[in-house]
Amino acid sequence: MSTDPIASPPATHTLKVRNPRTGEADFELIVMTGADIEPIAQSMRTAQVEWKALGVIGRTKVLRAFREAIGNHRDAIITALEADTGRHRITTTEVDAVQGFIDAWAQLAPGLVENHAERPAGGLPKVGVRQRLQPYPLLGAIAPWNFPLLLSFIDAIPALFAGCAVLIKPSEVTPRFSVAIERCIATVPVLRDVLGFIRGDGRSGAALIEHVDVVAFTGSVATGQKVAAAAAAAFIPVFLELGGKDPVIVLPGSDLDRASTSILRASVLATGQACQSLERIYVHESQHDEFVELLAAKARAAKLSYPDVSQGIIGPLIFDRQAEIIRQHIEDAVAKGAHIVTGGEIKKLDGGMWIEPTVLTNVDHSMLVMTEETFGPVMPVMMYTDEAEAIRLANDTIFGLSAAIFGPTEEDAIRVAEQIDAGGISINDAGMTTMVFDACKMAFRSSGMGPSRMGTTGLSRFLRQQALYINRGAVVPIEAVAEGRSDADWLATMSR
Ligand code: TXE
Repeated sequence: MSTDPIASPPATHTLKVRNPRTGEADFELIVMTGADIEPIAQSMRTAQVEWKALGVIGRTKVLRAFREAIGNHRDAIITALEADTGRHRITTTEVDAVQGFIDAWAQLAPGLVENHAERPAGGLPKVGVRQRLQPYPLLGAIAPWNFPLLLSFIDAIPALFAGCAVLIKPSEVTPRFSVAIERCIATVPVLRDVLGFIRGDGRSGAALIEHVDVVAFTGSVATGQKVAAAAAAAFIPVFLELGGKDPVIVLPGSDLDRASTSILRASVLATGQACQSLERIYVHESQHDEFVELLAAKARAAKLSYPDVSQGIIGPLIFDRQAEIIRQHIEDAVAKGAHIVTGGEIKKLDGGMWIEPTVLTNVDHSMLVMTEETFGPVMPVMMYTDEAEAIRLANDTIFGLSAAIFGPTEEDAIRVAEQIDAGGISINDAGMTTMVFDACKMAFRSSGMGPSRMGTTGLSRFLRQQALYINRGAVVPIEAVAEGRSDADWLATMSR
C-alpha cells in the first residue's frame, strides 16, 4: 500500500464538501470505487498475516506508537476535524478519546486474545482440546458525521488489538480529518500496512463491504438496513450501531434541579448530534410546569459558539440535510398543537446553520419530534399521569439505544428502568453510555445489531472461536457404526 497517504487513486468521481461554519464547499472528496478498494484490501490481507503473528504484545507496542504519533499530529488533526464539524472543544475530546481507546484496550486486550491452555475433552481422556481465537482478517468500519474521528476508531482500535487489519470509510459529510490522520498513520511502521482509509460516499461504503470479512457500521437505521442486506449477500458478519430516540422519565418527587441540569446536557451536547442524545422527556403532571420552567431557563443560558468557535456551548449543525429534518420536526409539532417555550428557529449565520436549545411542550406521539430521530438540541416535554403510562410511552418506539430515569430514590428509578426496552439506562443522570467504557450494552430493537461495542465484547466480537482436537488414542473404524454395535464400543475405542 502506498506510504504516501495523499496519493489517492486516479479520481473517477469527486464530491464537494460543505464547511458547517461557512456553508462554503471548501473541500473536494475523491469518491473511491471497488476497483480502487480491491488492491488496497488485498495488500492489507497480506500484511494482516504478519500483524496477527506479532501477537497482542507486539501489536500493543505498535498501537502505543500510534498513540504517540496522534499526539505529535494533534494540531493538524484538530484543525481538520474542526473544519469538518465547526466545533473546537468536542474536537479535542475526540482526539483524547481515540488515545484513550488505545490506553484502555492495551490493558484489556492481553486477557481477551490469549489462547487457552490445552484441556482434556469431556468424556474422552485421550483427546486434548486447544481453544484458539482467530481474528477476522479485514474489518470494514463505516462511520457517520457526528463524531467523525471517534466513531471511525471506536471499533477500529479493538479490532487492531484483536489482530484484524482495518479499512475505514468516513462520512462524505466530514472527510477532512481522515487526510490528517492518514499522515499520522504513515509515520508508524507496520501499522500503515494494516490500517487505512477509503474515502467516498455510500457507493464507496457499499463497495467496501464486498472486500472485507466483517463490517462495523455507525449511522442511520435506513442505511444500516442496506448495510446489513449487503453484508448478508456477501455472507459476512455485520455489527450495527444506529439511531436512537432516547426517552427520559422524571418520576414524581425527583430532584428537578438535578434532572433539568442533566437532561439539558444530555439533550444538547454536540448540538444534540449524538446517538445517545435524549430525544423525549416525560414528566409527571405534578412537576411538569416547574420542570419546564427550570429546563427552559437553563437552555436559554446555553449560548451558540458563534461567531467565535472558542466561545459558547452550542456548535453549528454539521449536516445541512439534518437541519431540514429538525426544522420539519418542529414545524410538524407546532402544526399539531405543540408550544415552543424557547428556541425553535433554524438560523442561517454566515452560511452556517444554527439552532438554540429548543424546549417544546404540549407534544404527543402523533408528532415526528416524538417518533423519529430529530438529532438536534430539541427537548419535547410530555406530561404523564401515572407510572404505567410513562413506561408505555417510553417503550412506544422502534428504537432501543439508551434511556434515563430520575426518581426520588434509586430503587424507584431502577424499578422503572427494568421495564424499559433499551440497551443502556442511566439512573438519576442521563447520557452515561459514553462515560462508562467498561459496561457491555447492546443496541436494542432497530437501534442496532450484534454484540456490545462497549465493554470486553467490543474486542472479542472480532475474534472467531477455533478448537483443535488432538486424539492421542485409537481411531474409530467405520465398523463401529455397523448395525448392532453401540456408542459404548465407540467410546471404548477412543479411550484405548
Ligand atoms: O448517516 P448514514 P448520515 C442518523 C441521523 C442522521 C441519519 C443520516 O438521524 O440524520 O442517521 O445520517 C455510509 N452502504 N445518525 O447521512 O446515511 C455513508 O457514506 C455502505 C445517527 O451520516 O447512515 C456514511 O459514511 N455505506 C448515527 C455512513 O454510511 C453507506 C450517527 C453513515 O451514513 C451506504 C449519524 C451504503 N448503502 C447519523 N450508504 C448515530 N446513531 O450515531 C451510506 N453509507
